Amino acid sequence: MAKSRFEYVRNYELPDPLMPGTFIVVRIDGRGFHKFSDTHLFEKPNDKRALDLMDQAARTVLDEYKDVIMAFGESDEYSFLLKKNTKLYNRRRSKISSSIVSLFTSAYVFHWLTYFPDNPLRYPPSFDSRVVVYPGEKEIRDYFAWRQADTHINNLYNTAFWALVKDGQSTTEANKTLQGTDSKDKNELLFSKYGINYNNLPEQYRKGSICVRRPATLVDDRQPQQQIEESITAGVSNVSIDDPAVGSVEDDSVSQTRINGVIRKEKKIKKAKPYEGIDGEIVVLHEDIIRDGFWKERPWFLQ
Ligand code: DGT
Ligand code: MG
Ligand code: MG
Ligand code: MG
Ligand code: MG
Repeated sequence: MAKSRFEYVRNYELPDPLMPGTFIVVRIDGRGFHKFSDTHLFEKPNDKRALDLMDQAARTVLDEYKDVIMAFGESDEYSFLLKKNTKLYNRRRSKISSSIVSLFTSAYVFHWLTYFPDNPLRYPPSFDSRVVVYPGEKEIRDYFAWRQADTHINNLYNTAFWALVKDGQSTTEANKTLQGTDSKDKNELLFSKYGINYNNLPEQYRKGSICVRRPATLVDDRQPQQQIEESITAGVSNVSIDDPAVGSVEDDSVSQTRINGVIRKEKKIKKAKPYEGIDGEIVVLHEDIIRDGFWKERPWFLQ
């Protein structure tokens, strides 16, 4: 097909690939949510409805983009981790960034009334988005640790701040009261003055939200006979002749294989890794992401 004389403008579109073999993190953040949260009468310091809505929008992203392995959210922000070798949009930075923030935003608006039935949107919210690539596991773990530490620091401060304000201090006074205090001081203030045990506040507020897929596809719940039949169909693998499953089969195709002196069977059929499991239900956790355990339980995240 002949090209039009206008077509040369295409050459101004420059490629923006992200380095291969690196971890991609997309972080979105509500634009002007200081004002947005005031206008929409969010409860202070935490509005559970608002946080749940953020979690819902993040789930929508995980639902749609299977290469997003997990996400972490707090306040008006969410970070999405893509698997190391993702080929999503040929790793084009602006396509990845814009598609994720766009879906997140529309999901946020789409689900608004579910979470704020008595509080219609007064104007359209928007989110910004940035992409950062990280070279390895350490940086990824430190990235999420940084966000969760931020959640804790901000939440402790905001809890103390709003307790003082609700107690009659002006915002300026409350700021001043908290100046130079450390975590221990704030915990102490909350407990002695307001009877609040910080550690008993909801984990969602203190630790943020983690969206992950439940590794449903790791559970092989087929009947043994069915597994064996599928093994035979699947063909190749390395189950030994001593394998009790193999021994118990009374099937022509199996005996034939034996006579030929080659036992070839597929033991692990269709056992997708969890992040590949499209049926893996998405769950929202509020737990410690800084500790080793979180990552050790999910080694496939960092592979
Ligand atoms: P930006 O991101 O530079 O456009 O500006 P903001 O205003 O979005 O600032 P940011 O993202 O640093 O801080 C988030 C704001 O959102 C902060 O003012 C508090 C507000 N916010 C987030 N979650 C809640 C909530 O659950 N309750 C209330 N009352 N406010 C919240
Ligand atoms: Mg900001
Ligand atoms: Mg913001
Ligand atoms: Mg923010
Ligand atoms: Mg198009």
